[in-house]
Amino acid sequence: MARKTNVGLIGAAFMGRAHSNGYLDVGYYFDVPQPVLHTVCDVNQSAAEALAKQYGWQHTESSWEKLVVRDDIDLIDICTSNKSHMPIAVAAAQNGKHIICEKPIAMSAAEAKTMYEAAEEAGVRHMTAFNYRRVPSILLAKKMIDEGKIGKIYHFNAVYYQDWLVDPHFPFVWRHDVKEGGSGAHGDMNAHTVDLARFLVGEIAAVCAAQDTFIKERRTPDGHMAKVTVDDALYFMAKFQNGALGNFMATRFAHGRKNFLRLEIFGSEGSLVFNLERLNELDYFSRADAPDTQGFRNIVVTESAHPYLNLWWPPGHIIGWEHTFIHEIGDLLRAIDNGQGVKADFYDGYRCQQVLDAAWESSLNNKWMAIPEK
Ligand code: SOE
Repeated sequence: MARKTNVGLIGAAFMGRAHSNGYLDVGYYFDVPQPVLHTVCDVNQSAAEALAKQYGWQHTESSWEKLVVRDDIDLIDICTSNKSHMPIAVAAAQNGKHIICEKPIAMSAAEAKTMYEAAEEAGVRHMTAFNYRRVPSILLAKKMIDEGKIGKIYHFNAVYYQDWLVDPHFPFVWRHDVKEGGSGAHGDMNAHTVDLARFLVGEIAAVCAAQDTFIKERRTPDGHMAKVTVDDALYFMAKFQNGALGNFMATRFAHGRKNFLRLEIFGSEGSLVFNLERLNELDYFSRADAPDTQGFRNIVVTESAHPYLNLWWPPGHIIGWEHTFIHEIGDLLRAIDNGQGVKADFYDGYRCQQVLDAAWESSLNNKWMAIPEK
């Protein structure tokens, strides 16, 4: 086995914590060398120090430019605001580092393509952190779709609801600034559902969208009012290359919905329903069942035969949101160790970004937008 992977994590906020927990736990469950939590970097040095203290990072740094050139770092983990993803990833690739980058991968498809090409040229492993691909019940859904259990897919309906912005007093943060984030609920939440759509159903051919910003100004932590320049909600219709029709809704104005990502997939032979807030379950309806006992069956996805679950607990002993990061990091470390590619990679980040860009443009211009075929 190769030497242990020395990790340099950039961005010490929420995602930085989720990834730190992944690095700490992964070696206990995956057959990969335990990674070294080498350096955590944040422009806010005290945030880096706090994360280092909490999770045991060995060193702190406040300049990503200094971190990406260090010889003792093998993997760069990008958990910063979206604006800095591209420059960090390109510099990391040019310095021969493996890279994992949070979603949305970039501010635009052009940036995402630059990242993909830089990583490919450098021959490093690259991953876009679409952690919901690593929920066991999503992988079971994928297997069932691939086996033809629900037949030809007619509809892919995805809603992603949160409610943390419905409070008009919630302060202005980087996520409200189009220059930092590229978009609001759209890039943050539709990035996940677009990736799941590509993963489960196939490529999207065209989209037609609408967006709104319900609260136009918010107070900054230093007390002045700032204009919100991103969407609070963005909805779109989609046509898939294989003929399926799609619906995507992302909003942070859904009272009572905290992190509610629901997929409903309807095919010629049956249906599948998934809800992230009950991520250990998958609902399945089969047309082949006898009419008098037909109905949705609820599959508790905790058997050791289910994806990843041989790594965890006996049947019925459920896993949670943080496990998806452990799965993601485990698969990435294995790929680094054996020199093979790992999905979702920067190509997937790029293809997802093409759909996000097209939906954004459609919402501004009120017209259907085609997605490039490749
Ligand atoms: C905030 O909307 C957020 O943390 C996203 O950025 C994550 O990707 C999602 O998993 C949960 O919600």
